[in-house]
Amino acid sequence: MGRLRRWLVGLVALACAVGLLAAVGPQPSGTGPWQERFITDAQGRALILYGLNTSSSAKSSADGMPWIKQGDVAAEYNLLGTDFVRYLIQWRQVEPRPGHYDDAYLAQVAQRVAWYRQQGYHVLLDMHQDVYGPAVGGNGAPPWATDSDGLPAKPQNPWELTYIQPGVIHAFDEFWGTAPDHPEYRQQYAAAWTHVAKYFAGDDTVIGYDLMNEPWGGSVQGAAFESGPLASMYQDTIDAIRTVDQKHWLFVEPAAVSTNWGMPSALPKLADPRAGEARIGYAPHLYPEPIDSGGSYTGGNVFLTDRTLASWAAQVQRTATRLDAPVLLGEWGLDATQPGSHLYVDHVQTLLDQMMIGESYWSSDPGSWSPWQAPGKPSDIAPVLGTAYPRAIAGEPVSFGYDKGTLQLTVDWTDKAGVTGSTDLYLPPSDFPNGGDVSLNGEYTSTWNPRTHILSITVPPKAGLVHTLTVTPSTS
Ligand code: MNI
Repeated sequence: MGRLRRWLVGLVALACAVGLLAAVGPQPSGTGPWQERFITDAQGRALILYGLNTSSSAKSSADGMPWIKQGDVAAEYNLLGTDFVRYLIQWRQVEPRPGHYDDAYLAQVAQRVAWYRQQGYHVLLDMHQDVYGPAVGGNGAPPWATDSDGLPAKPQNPWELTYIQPGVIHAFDEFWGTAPDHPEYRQQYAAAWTHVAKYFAGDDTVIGYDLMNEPWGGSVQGAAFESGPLASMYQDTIDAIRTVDQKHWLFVEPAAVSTNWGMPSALPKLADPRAGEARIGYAPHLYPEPIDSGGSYTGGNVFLTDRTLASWAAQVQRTATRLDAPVLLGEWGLDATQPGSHLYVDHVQTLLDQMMIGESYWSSDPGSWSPWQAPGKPSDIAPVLGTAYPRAIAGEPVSFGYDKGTLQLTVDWTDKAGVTGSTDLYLPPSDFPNGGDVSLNGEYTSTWNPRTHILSITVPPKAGLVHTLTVTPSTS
C-alpha cells in the first residue's frame, strides 16, 4: 500500500511539474493561434453545450439505467438551465453476449433521450468504462471480453490505483492487442458501437457519441499508447460507425492520466470518412490534483490548481488544433461541500467562456459533488453552476462571457454562410428575474420565453460586421 501511494503521489507530482513547465514554457513553433472549430446543429449554429453527466449510478445498476426519473430532467432544467447531458452507456449492456445486442436496453436509453428532447437538450452518448469492466472490479466491458489471464485484480483505495493491478493491465492489453490472445475484442467494440449508432442514426436529440471514457493504455503508456492502439481503435470505430451514421459528432478522449491533470496528449489527427466537413470532436476531462482527490480550493491548493488549469487549456488547444476538432469538456467537478468550491466553479466557467467551449459537470448523482443534495433538494453549488451562457450562436463566435459582478452577458459573432435561426441565451432567473435588456450594434428582433428563460435574438446579415451583443437584467 505504501508503495502504491508513493506511486500515485509521484505521478501527481510529475503531472504538476509538467503542468508548470507547459504553462510557463514557450509556445512550440508552427502552432499559431488556436484555429477554433465549433460543434454545430442542423441550422449550422455553434452550440455551447452546458450540462451534467448522468450518471455514476448507471455504472452499477442492474439494468444499466441512471437514477433519474422523467421529472428529474425537468427539475434539472429548472435548477440549472442546461441544454446538454453526457449520458453514460455501457458495452456490457449493449452486448451482453458476443454478437447479441440488447435492443431492450437501447429502447430504455432511447426513452430517456426522449425525456431530454422534451426539455430541449442535446444528448451525448458516452460509452463508459472505469477500470475496464466488472470482471476486474470496474465497469464497462462485458465479462466475456475480459481476459485478466488469472492475474490479481484487487480493488484499491483510492480506486484509481486498481488500474495498475496486474489483472486489469492484462485485460486492457488484450483489448488493445498489445497482448496476443484476443484481436477480436476491438472489432467487437467497433461493431457494438456500430449497432448503437444504427439505432440512434435518425435521432436529432443525440448530438454525438463519446467513443471511450477515460482510456487507459495498460502496459503501453504515453505517446506510444495514444498514437498507437488508441488512435487505431478510434479510427476503426469511426470508420465502422460512418457506414451507418453520417450525421452525428464522434468525440474522442485522450488518455486520462495525461490530460485530466493538464499534461500533453499525443493523440494524432483522425480521418472522418463522412461526406462533407469532418464531425470529429475532442472531449478531454479536467481533474486537477488535489481537487480530484477531494481536496479543497483553498490555501496552497489554489496555486497548484490554477497552474494545472492554465496548462490544461494550453494542452487542449494544441491537441484540438492538431485534430482540427471542436472541444467539449466532458467531465470536471469537485466535492462542492468543500470551502472555496464556488470559486473553483467560477474560475473554470470563466476559463471555458474564454476558450468558447462547453462542458458537462460530474455529476448529477445526488451527493457532495452534485447540484443535488438529494433528488429535488438543491445544494449550495447549484446557483453557481446555473449561470448565464449562449446556448446557440447563429454565426461564427468571436467571444463571449458572463460577468457575475455586473451581470453582463456579452456575445460577439460574425455572419457565416448557410447558418439560419436565432442566437439563444439562457438568462438564469436568479440574476434576470424580469428577463434581459438588449444592447446590439445594429437591427435585431428578440423574443423572450419567461418559462424557459431563453432570450432569442435574430439579426439581419451584415458583411464584415462583428455583431456585439450585451444583455443586462431588466428592471421591470
Ligand atoms: O481521476 C480520474 C482518474 C485518475 C487516474 C486514472 N488512472 C490511473 C488511469 C484514471 C482516472 N478520473 C476522474 C473521474 N472520472 C470518473 C468517471 O469517468 C469519475 O468517477 C472520476 O471522478
